[in-house]
Amino acid sequence: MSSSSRIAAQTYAQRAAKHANPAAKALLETIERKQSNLCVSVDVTDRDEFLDIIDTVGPYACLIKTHVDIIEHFDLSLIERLQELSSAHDFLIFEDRKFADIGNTVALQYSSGVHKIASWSHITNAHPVPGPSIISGLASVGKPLGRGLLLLAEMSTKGSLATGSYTEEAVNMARAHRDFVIGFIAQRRMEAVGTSTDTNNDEDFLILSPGVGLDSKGDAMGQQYRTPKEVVTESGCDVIIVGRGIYGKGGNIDVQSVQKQAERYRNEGWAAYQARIR
Ligand code: S5P
Repeated sequence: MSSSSRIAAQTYAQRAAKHANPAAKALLETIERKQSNLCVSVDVTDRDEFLDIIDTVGPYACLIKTHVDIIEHFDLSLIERLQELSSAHDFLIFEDRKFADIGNTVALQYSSGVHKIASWSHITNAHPVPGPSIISGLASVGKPLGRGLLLLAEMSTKGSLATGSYTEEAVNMARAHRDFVIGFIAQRRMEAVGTSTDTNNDEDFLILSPGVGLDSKGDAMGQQYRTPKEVVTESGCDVIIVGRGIYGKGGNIDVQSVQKQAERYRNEGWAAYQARIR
């Protein structure tokens, strides 16, 4: 099983102490400090609901994942509020932008426009489909700010094309840019994938895994769910990404139930990690 890998056997604290990228280091430290490997994905369109959910789940999460382009009436005051919540509840921010264009274009999309993602999002992600130039484009903006990038090496959806040699090449691309690429959106550990260049035994990619649910196996649009135990203990992933499993359908959220679910996923994710390093 891949979770027997060198990295999967280490604690988050041990990995934080050695990680050179500031965003990865901060995430690992936050995970350890809060004893939470839970990233909550907040995919709602209403500003107030977005902030209410984050205020409720913030204490249980190491990371809040956003899709800011789905929020109605977006302006930068929303980001100011998000940053206040990030400080108050001690979590990092991950804008799930899934960049996928040429280097020059993604650099502009990352730095500019309505959202100015690089100015506030500690972590973002990109599809490896354009090749290594997408990493250099994003790094030209994000590296000076101490940001980190995740590559989508695999996806959680039925029929995903991100498999086999595509996944291998994604991992090889990341290996050539370890100062900025901090890991992968994937369903399992990636140490054994592609061509290893880890001559100093210091490669440490974070694996953030979406498609996590305790009460459902999927949705009607191709999403597939696994449990925290399958994701963290059995597949060796580092962070569980949970959205609707915590806040349901959205629209008039029940704060108590959202809080209860966030606590439940946090506990399950942490227990699954403890079982892995034992
Ligand atoms: O392969 C993927 C990659 C991502 S980033 N599958 C995913 O589901 N995601 C994202 O994770 C997706 O965009 C959504 O924001 C979240 C999963 O939400 P849930 O409500 O199904 O838990």
